[in-house]
Amino acid sequence: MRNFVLFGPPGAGKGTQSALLLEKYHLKHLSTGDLLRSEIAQGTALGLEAKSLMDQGLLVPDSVVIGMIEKLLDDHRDAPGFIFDGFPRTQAQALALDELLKIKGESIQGMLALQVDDEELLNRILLRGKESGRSDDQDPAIVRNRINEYNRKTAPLIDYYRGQNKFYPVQGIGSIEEIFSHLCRVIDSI
Ligand code: B4P
Repeated sequence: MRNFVLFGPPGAGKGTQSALLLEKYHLKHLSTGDLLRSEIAQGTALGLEAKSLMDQGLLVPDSVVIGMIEKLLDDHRDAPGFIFDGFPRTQAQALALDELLKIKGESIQGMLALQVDDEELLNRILLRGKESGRSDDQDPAIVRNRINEYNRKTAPLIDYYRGQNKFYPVQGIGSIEEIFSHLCRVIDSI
């Protein structure tokens, strides 16, 4: 099994690049952002709780997202590997993911970390907000909040994976095709 964490700040292109990677490497895509948006669209209790946090630019509680990933790993036992997109986002999530994979005799092979500066992130997200109407992409103050949440709670995971020799930084500015080919080069070298 090959398992990769696709990592980066909000708007770094994790969702965009995951779509290309899973087609090339035939891995299963697990995006906690997509899972939460699907709960919101279905109007579930979990979706309602998640929406109020996401609309403030805050992270959803660890227990909620860890539970979602646990269930999906169980549902897809035969997958040849996973691309984790937007997960883990906290130290507790990273520890839980390692534990869940260990039970299956598996591990993460690499954290592919897209590097994009804050100004570019803000522009991308606000543009997407205009085009898609996504409610957490509309207000610059809320987008900045998401970037702050990333810097406080998520960026420290770089040290977690670096400590395991699994940290691979990848330039996240440029055309989608250029970034995809950088990612493929890294994956093929691991
Ligand atoms: P996510 O759905 O993970 O979304 P994201 O971080 O905003 O975006 P991503 O990096 O995937 O960017 P994309 O490719 O779409 O999270 C949303 C929220 O859900 C979080 O704020 C949080 O509240 C909650 N959540 C999710 N997971 C959680 C977890 N594990 N724990 C707790 N809470 C969690 O790209 C963005 C835009 O840029 C797109 O419009 C795209 O077209 C454009 N773009 C992409 N590549 C480009 C390029 N190379 N050049 C120019 N534009 C580009």
